[in-house]
Amino acid sequence: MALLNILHYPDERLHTVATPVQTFDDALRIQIDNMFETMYDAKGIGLAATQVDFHKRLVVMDISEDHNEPRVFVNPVIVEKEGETVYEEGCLSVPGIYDKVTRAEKVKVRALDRDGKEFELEADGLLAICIQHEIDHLDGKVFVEYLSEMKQGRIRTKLKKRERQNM
Ligand code: GNR
Ligand code: NI
Repeated sequence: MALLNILHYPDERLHTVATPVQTFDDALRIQIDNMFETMYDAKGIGLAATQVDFHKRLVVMDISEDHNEPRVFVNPVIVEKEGETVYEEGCLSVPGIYDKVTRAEKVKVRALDRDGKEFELEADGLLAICIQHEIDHLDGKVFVEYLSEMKQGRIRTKLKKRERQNM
C-alpha cells in the first residue's frame, strides 16, 4: 500500500470535475486501498479521489471511531434530499480551517461498490454531511466556496503563506 499526496487549497486541480469510473479492475481496487490508507493516516473521515489528484468519481469514507466501517462510493449520486442542517466542517485539503456550512439533513445516495455492484443508502447526521462534502469535491467544489468572498480571500492568503513557509 502507499500514502498518496493530498492537494491543498487553493491548488487549481481541486476544481477539476471528475469523470465516471467505467472499469472495475485491480488498478481501481489498489487506488481505493491507497485512498483508505491515506485517509486513516491523515485522520480524516472521508477522502475524494480529486483530493489525491485522481479525477475519477470515487470516494472513501469511515466515520467510525475504530476505523472499522469502511465505505466506498463509486459514481455516487444523491437521489433525494430532505431538510437542512448546519455543521462546522473541516477538510484535509484546507488544513486548520473550520467553518459552518448549511447542507441537506438527510440524503439518499445511489452508488456502486468496489466490484461495480449498485447500492442505495439513506444517510443522516455526519454521514449525510460527509457524503455531500465528498460529492462536492468530485464536482470540483471545496467547502470554503460556501463562505463569503472575504473569508475565502483570507483562507487563500493564510494557506499560501503556510505553503511558502513549508518550502
Ligand atoms: O475529515 C473530515 N472531516 C469532516 C468534518 C466535517 C465535515 C466534513 C468533513 S470531511 C473531512 C475529510 C475531507 O476533507 N474529505 O473531503
Ligand atoms: Ni474535503
